[in-house]
Amino acid sequence: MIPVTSYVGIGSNLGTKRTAIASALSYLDDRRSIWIERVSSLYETLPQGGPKGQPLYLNAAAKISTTLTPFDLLARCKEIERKLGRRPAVRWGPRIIDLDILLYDTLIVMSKRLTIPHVLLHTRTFVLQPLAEIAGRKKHPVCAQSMRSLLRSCNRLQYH
Ligand code: A4P
Ligand code: MG
Repeated sequence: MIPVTSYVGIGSNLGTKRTAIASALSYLDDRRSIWIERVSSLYETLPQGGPKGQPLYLNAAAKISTTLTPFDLLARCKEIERKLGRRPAVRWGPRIIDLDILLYDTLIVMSKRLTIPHVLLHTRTFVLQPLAEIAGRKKHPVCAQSMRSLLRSCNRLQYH
């Protein structure tokens, strides 16, 4: 398969967050089926949703090339989360590492196990900020707005 470009969102709000993110990136970059092309800065963000009193998150986004199908990429992300010690817990609860497939080329996937683009991508500054840094002009395949423009809309909503 010819490699396609995909974007992965990364979040951590437990343990040594920076180290967990660095380890996740190095596991992803296996150079057989996934190549990391670019990584955003790390952003410290307030937890959105989930139980009250959670620690702050570190969030980032990575541009990858991959020969994996979307479902195989999801399986790889889940495997890496497990390797780094993530255990099943409450939805949106604190986590050592979270890997979300944000975009996979211009593909739209809507299934029980996988939604691409990530279902809340366009509403979350903690996702859009790192993504706009490395893919500002990239268009959302459903609403056709660029990541930069979605981030601006999100910021506007938060200030009103
Ligand atoms: N799934 C469906 N689509 C995808 C996709 N595109 N990428 C399914 C990855 N997974 C996808 O995810 C639950 C299930 O979603 C998976 O089994 C997969 O089949 P999970 O990672 O096990 O659980 P979760 O992360 O608690 O749920 P979810 O719905 O993925 O939550 P989010 O959207 O990841 O949000 N606040 C800040 N500041 N920063 C954060 O990073 N993250 C969350 C979690 C909440 N608040 C946050 C942050
Ligand atoms: Mg997730």
